[in-house]
Amino acid sequence: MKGQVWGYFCSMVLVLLMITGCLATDREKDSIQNDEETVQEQTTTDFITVGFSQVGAESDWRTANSESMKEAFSEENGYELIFDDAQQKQENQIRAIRNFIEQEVDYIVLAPVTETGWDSVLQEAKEAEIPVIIVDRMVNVSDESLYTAWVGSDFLKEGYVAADWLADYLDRKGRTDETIYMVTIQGTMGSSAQIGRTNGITERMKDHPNWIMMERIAGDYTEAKAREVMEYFLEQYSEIDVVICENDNEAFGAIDAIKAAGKTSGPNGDIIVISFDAVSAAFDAMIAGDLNLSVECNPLHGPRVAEIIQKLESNEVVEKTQYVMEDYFDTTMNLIDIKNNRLY
Ligand code: GYE
Repeated sequence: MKGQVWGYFCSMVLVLLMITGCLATDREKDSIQNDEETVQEQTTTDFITVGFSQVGAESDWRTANSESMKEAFSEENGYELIFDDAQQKQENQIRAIRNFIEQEVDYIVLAPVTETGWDSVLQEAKEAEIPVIIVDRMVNVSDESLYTAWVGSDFLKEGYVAADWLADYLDRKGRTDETIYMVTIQGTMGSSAQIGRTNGITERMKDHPNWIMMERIAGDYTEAKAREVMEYFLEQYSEIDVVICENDNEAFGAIDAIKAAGKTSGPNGDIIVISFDAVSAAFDAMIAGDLNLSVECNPLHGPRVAEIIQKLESNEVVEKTQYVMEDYFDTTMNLIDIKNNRLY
């Protein structure tokens, strides 16, 4: 009997010890968790949260642009970047913006795939009082107050530069009065870069009635699609003097198709190839003698957008529209030296 009582007593003590042990551990756990929460709260409140909806990864230009944004909006620089790749689809961009609003980010940065179709979602961002900065291509909205600022290139001017270069080049070759047969591989239809570049060239063509644009087809800014489009052009038209590619990657695809068809391009070739962006590989194509001209389009927008955000943080006024200064490069220049000094 005595032994039974003693055993009962011992197990009671054991149970009590276990309970207090558990309580202590739970309390400890709670306090660790609380500490973690405080640290997390402190760090997240210190960071500026930026939701960036990127078009996709269709070109070298886009890759350079994404890298520039990631570099500028790094944790070391005081940002928490939520990067969303929309794979060239507007519906994915709209979904991403709605997620950013739900996550209550401090700023939304949008590189819009096309110009139209943004009114409703930007209205939602405005109602949530989240400033929206547009980068690269533009948005076409009925109410300008739906975004705070835009930074990017003057795509219409890029079109003018390309056409003026061609006029000058043909002049130097003594071909000013010759009938010039042209085709265009366009970018993503409805994107500012496509609209501006196409319109710039179309406007300038009015001064050159002997330039015949036989056909324009979209290549979606990708090398693969452009190769297919160029193959079609080469089958369709026996005489092509100029192919305008609305970005460098399309030019790379077009050059491949020209070579596969047994023709040549570049300053000493059958077909003049003109493109836009001036990415590093375009310099290689010009140095190799395959590409004639690349009109510069600068993708390094990260620091520019960061500057806008820093100004907004300190309640400074920001310019609504900021164009980037740009140049052009052709095979008459010292391309190796120029290429070595470039960042993309
Ligand atoms: O030219 C092209 C990219 O919008 C300026 O998009 C940008 C264009 C650029 O895919 O390479």
